[in-house]
Amino acid sequence: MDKYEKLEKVGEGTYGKVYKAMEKASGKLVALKKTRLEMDEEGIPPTALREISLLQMLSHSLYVVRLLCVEHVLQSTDSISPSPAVSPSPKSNLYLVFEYLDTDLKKFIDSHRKGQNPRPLDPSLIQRFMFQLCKGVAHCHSHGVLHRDLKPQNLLLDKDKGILKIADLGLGRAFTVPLKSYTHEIVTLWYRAPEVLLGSTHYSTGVDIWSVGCIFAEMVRRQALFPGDSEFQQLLHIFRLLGTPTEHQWPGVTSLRDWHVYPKWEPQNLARSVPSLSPEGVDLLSQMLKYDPAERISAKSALDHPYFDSLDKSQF
Ligand code: PVB
Repeated sequence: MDKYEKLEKVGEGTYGKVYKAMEKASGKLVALKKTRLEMDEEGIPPTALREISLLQMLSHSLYVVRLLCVEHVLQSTDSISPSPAVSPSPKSNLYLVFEYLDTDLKKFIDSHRKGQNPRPLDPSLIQRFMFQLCKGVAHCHSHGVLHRDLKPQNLLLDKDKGILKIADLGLGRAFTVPLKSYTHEIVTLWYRAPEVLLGSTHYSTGVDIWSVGCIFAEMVRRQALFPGDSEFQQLLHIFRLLGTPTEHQWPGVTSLRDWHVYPKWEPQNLARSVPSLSPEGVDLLSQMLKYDPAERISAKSALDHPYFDSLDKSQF
């Protein structure tokens, strides 16, 4: 790790601490993601190996954060004395070296909501970000990878260039999303698709599209669309706006593992939740927030939606 000069800590992600650093040879900024490996005789855990190989595969897209290199650091045991009868497993850290981006979408939205200069996000910037987000998600899906935890904090921005990139692909294929992160930080449910909340285990690309829809609405509103604080409250938020789902709208919904009897709400007009969004934008949003995952628009088709007609796509 001598190649890098650690600067400040950026924060704690779901999987580990992130530091801003400089690569000494080039003077370039990088982000170091430090993951403590619980190593027994098994070596590097499969979850870590999975994240690395997925990232290496996917980070060729402009819209996925680029993994530059991986360093496995075993702490020296020289200073341990007296020698124990059984040698302890040495501390093992994995450093993932990424390109550095200067903020995330959560901070960016916050900065437009509060402070001395609250103002809406520029509609053309929302359109740019949405196009790049759909491109990045389409890229992941075309490689058979689900993100499963898309949220504003996982979307990194180059503010000056107006570039958005997807980060934190670590969950890609792990079995369950933890309720608490490794630091016991509460995991947000706001972007979670209803089929996941209802206990479906055979979910697909639609879970990411749902999250993209929630993020789209949040950029427009500068406020989360469905800010639930428990899985149950999360479902009620969704049902109150989109109506309680029926077997007619969503075949099979009442057979999902965690389905219960809920109050029967009528669907509200989605446009009223995103008052400043154009009719084309509302149409795209409504296609992302369909109850039946099979009816949700794909990331690839979203790129051809009329909402993007006014965007100069040649620059992407
Ligand atoms: N933040 C890879 N990576 C990054 N991961 C996070 C990054 C970053 N760049 C590459 N950049 C920043 C830089 C400054 C700020 C923020 Cl929020 C993000 C700021 O303070 O405005 N991860 C962070 C978490 C650690 C909070 C955002 O998800 C390692 C992917």
